[in-house]
Amino acid sequence: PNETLVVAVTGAAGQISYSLLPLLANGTVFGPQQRIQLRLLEIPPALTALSGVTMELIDGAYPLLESIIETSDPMVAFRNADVAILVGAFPRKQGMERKDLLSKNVSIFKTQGEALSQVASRDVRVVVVGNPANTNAMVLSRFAVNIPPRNISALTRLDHNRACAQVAHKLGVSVGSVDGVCIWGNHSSTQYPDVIRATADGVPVLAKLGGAETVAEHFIPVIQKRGAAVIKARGLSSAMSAANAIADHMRSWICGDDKIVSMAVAADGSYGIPEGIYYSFPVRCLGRGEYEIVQGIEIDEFSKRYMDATKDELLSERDDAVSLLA
Ligand code: NAX
Repeated sequence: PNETLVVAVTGAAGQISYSLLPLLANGTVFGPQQRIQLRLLEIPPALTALSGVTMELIDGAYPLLESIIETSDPMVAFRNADVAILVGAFPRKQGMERKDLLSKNVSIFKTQGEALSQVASRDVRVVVVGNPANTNAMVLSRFAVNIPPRNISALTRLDHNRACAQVAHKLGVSVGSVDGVCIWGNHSSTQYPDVIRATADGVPVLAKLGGAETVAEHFIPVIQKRGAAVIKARGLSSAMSAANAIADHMRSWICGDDKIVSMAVAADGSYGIPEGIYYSFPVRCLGRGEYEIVQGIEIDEFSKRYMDATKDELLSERDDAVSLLA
């Protein structure tokens, strides 16, 4: 068996973590041989609730779970972390301005970036889930000076999974047969779920979905607004599917994946997206935490309009975040 993996999870008493922690503990994410230690971070008012989550993890009697630490100190939570899953963020409250929300989160991800940089494993892999996820990852990266930007990512796998599932549903095929779907840009309603090159059982799906115009009208908005639809129906935001997507993201990234998946990663100029923002691209996961942005995709006018809009949103979020840091 491999050495024990130290896995830090923030927002550990929240609803996503409640669905995520069992997947980490039971071997679904890192494999049935990989022992783990969990470091659970919460804010002080949630520590009592967290102690209940820990009791349940203990009662799960997971053979792979070696130990659990509960803390409200990022320096304790991130010590020697090999993997950090940053779910905790400041929630949007009614009547709150976007800028106030951003300001709260900028300060959380600045602190956590500094702490990760000081005490995490040099090779730590970080995924930011808490919203605004892409911009939080960007802020984190600025302050995590010892962590290569490419070891930090933000979650768009939930959007990716939603898009694959909708293609499968509309065509009446199994979701496993769908390939070539990707999410570009921000994890927000400007994201671009791209099905131009998607296939089901190797056959292109675009024509079967009714062509580009129909996709623009009836497919893309469904994916962009899926999170809001879940909130409307459930009264709570997506948690089970978010946890499942985090598990998929981490498994693909650490263990590799035959399929192309979507991850928000540090832009490097590919497809004209400038460095300094975290943008979702189609990526090939090579295993052991390595990935490459898929190159050479021909971008038509239809796609370019969407890709630019979501890029512009991320640049403006970056400018707002940077002005709050000044
Ligand atoms: P919850 O409010 O249930 O849980 C969040 C937890 O984070 C709370 O227990 C809170 O005490 C804790 N927390 C807050 N600030 C913290 C800090 N500084 N350090 C440690 N813990 C802290 O929210 P939940 O439904 O679990 O969602 C968590 C985040 O994921 C939200 O920001 C949400 O918007 C975001 N999402 C992102 C998704 C994505 O695809 N990127 C999809 C799902 C989800 O909406």
